[in-house]
Amino acid sequence: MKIIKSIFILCALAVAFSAVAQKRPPKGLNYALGDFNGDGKKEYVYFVPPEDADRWDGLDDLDGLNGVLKFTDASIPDIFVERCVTGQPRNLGDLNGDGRDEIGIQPGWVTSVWQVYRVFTFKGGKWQDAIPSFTINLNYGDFDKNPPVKKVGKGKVRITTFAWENDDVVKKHKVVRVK
Ligand SMILES: [Ca+2]
Ligand SMILES: [Ca+2]
Repeated sequence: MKIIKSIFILCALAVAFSAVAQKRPPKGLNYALGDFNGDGKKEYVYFVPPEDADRWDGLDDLDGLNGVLKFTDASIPDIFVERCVTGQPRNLGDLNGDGRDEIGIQPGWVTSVWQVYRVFTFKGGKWQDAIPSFTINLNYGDFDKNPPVKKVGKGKVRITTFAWENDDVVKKHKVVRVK
């Protein structure tokens, strides 16, 4: 009797677990967890690189090297990321206070240490840039690990950006409003 009771409890636990288990992103892809559409449920966002990502230096034309951010909640539309062979999506938290987490990504490109950083927000049923994209320089930090975007107040972020000035790379901080 005791064994039957144990089996019953185990089955009940298994059912309960499967009901709350998250759908996982495909193995080997970079991902982040968050509530990106604001429905109160967390989902994963994951980066799917272009097919030719590993053999880009043999290509005549790099225009086809675009990545896609997909979601484990299939009702959320993909984000097409232009000129991007690698990418680690980051949950930057809810930057504009609308109940949805924003996504940051540095679209890894192949030809320069100068790159852009982008922040996406889900608004009106579609993806938009939450702030204008800005330039970073990969010699000055690992921006996948430490996103150059920090929340500093309601609807405002401080970004770290880089530029050429007088033959030197200069680092600048700027406070910008989030859409
Ligand atoms: Ca959600
Ligand atoms: Ca938000």
